[in-house]
Amino acid sequence: MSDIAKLERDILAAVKAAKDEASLEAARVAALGKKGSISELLKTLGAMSAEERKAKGPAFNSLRDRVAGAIAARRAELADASLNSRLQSEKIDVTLPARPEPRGTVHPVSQVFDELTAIFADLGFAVAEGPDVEYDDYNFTKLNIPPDHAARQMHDTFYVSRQADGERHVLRTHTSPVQVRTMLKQKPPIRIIAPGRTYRVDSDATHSPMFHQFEGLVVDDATNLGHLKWTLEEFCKAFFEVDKVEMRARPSYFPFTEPSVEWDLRCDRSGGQIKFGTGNDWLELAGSGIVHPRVLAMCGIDPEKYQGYAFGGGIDRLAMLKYGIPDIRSFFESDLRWLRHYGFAALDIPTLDGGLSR
Ligand code: 2U9
Repeated sequence: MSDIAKLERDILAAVKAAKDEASLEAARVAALGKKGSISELLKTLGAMSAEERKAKGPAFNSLRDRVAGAIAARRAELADASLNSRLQSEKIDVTLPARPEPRGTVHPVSQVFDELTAIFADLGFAVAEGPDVEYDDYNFTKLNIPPDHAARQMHDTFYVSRQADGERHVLRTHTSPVQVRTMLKQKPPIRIIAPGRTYRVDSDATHSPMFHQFEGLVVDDATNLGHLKWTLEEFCKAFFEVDKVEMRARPSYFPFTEPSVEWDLRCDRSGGQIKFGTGNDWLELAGSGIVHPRVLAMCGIDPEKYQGYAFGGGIDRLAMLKYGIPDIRSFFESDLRWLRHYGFAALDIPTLDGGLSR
């Protein structure tokens, strides 16, 4: 066997034996690299006579081409093998569900929270939040309920032991201190809702010591009871998913609003299920009023220049009404069977155009 034939056989054997890209590259460098065996062979052509070069040149060149071809073919084989092994190991069963069944559900209070937020956001309201443990000053005094005022008895308050700052703290009895905080740091126009947890010493089928409220506040240079009524009507239509509603106003008293108005909603309870917009019954919906000028002034807003309206209602109560839940205490018992029954699918986020609750 000639030296050339032996060289070719050895190189092709090394190429065939290469089990991966790295050993194939090593075989290529050994043959075709700058100092590779075939490159060295080609260099010898330079020292040959013209006659000899004519005889050996084509043989050397075709040897180089065969080797290069063998390397390319082996590279393609290795790439195929590697792809096949990835396809084997990364095989997916396309008949499986896209996501495992979600096991949790959205609590009705969270659902109503999200529905409320979506509706009021559509009406141009931002969401404001504040702490559950509040200054007595923000929960009462700045809302026109000074210490020892009789109106403090309207709220059965959980007092918190005195803090290092010497201020008296309470578990907020309403979300109104969130509006106080907003007015103290933001100039009008203000248009916010404050949904959140509130606390009062009270417990029966319709009262829980921890419950959820939403309140709204609008402060601008010309706000009136007409704007307030329209806002509540739009809210009710969207929330109860009906085309028309009828609201009835009753005079009321809250220390932080003057005048104060409570609103009832026309409904029909005759068919076992409550319907809104028709019927001869009335359902208590929300309290409201024009923000007391003294409250505006205590929160740093000039009552000569600005007016505001505010409203408030219970989130748990809205959830009970809309979803037919009879006892408020069941909301907070963490009973899995109850949650599975009344809970909402985790991926159905309420939107006005997509439907609030389905
Ligand atoms: C500021 C000024 C005024 C908020 C208001 C009510 C009327 C109201 C309760 C109804 C039942 C809540 O769930 S409930 O206990 N609320 O009737 N809330 S006006 O008025 C404010 C709030 C903050 C600075």
